[in-house]
Amino acid sequence: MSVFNSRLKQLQEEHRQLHDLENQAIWPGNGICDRYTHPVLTAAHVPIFWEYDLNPDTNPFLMKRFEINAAFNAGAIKHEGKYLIVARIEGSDRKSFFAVAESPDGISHFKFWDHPVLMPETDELDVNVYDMRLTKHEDGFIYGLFCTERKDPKAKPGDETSAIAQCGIARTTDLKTWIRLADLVTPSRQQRNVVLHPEFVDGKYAFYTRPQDGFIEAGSGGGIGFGYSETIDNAVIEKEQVVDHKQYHTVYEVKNGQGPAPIKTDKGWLHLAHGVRNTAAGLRYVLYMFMTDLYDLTKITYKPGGYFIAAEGNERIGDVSNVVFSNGWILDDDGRIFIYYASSDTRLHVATSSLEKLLDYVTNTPADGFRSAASVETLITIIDKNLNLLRK
Ligand code: M1P
Repeated sequence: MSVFNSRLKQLQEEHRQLHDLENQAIWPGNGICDRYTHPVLTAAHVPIFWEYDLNPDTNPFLMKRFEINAAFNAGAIKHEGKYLIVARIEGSDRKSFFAVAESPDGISHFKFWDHPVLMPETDELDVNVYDMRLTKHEDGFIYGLFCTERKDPKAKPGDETSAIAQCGIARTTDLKTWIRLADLVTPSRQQRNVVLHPEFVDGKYAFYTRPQDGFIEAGSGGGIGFGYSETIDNAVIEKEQVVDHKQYHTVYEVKNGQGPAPIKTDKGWLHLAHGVRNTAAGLRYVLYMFMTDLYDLTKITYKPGGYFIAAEGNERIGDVSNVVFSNGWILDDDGRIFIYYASSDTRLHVATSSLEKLLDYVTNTPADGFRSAASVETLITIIDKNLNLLRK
């Protein structure tokens, strides 16, 4: 058998095995959400016909001609009965783009659609696009808001790293054909992690934003902001109000950002976000949750202390280690919640919970006391209640 044929046979077999893997919940977990034995997406999940030229005449050694480096940070939606994710795919050239993968149950067997998303552009071409948040808006469209990154036009000669991040907006009804709208305009020079709220608020489109001074550093800006635009076609937010501030010695000390669009519950809007702390080993990204008032979207009503999900085991290692990031979740008709989170900017996982459990978690987990002594007091309260119970 030729090199081409034997390599192809093995690659196809490995790809089939990967796709057939049945994901199992890891028990007993922490009672809040279940993590799973396997990532739902990795670079190895992309179709073989993306990376290889499959013609033995032009590629006799069956070399990769377009290498995919990572599949991570994914928007998510249940659409026409299918669990769909729009993942950030990064090539070996470090350019990211979007691709849709679907699964019959939201947990296993994710399969990419044949083609990645061909995202239309504005007059100001995108250099890199990533981290799409999907929102099914009450105006009838599905919106994808994402980061569009371009070189900073004010970068000094020789500076090839300064960039400007802004929010790109596209809409669709089927995740196949996308209409690109104008980029969001806000008072901030840099924006990342912008998310569209699913409902009109006083007849306006409402957005969660993340104003930042620099491309990486939130600087004097930062926090999860909130603002309104009269229109979505040429969306302009004139005033951003920071709803969830970064704060000293918390898991959101250096910066934070809204995850997916919040979920409406009868107790309030349930939010998933990421928070970042600096360490000697670099930035450490974790996920946390909070709830805002049903009618005053700028008022936080509950906020558990600490992280909801942090990288564990192999999740800690990857292209950008010790990072978990989420920009997609699905609330199913039966109340189950699928949380898609990526680890270390490399692969995508699912964690499952339910609305009932997450409401319990958000409303009953003690808030951060912001000092060690307050944490000890909280712990002693729990211990004493339990000891009283155990002594009965
Ligand atoms: O590398 C970690 C994350 O960094 C950025 O997020 P943020 O703007 O909050 O710092 C994004 O590039 C994100 O994609 C990435 O996962």
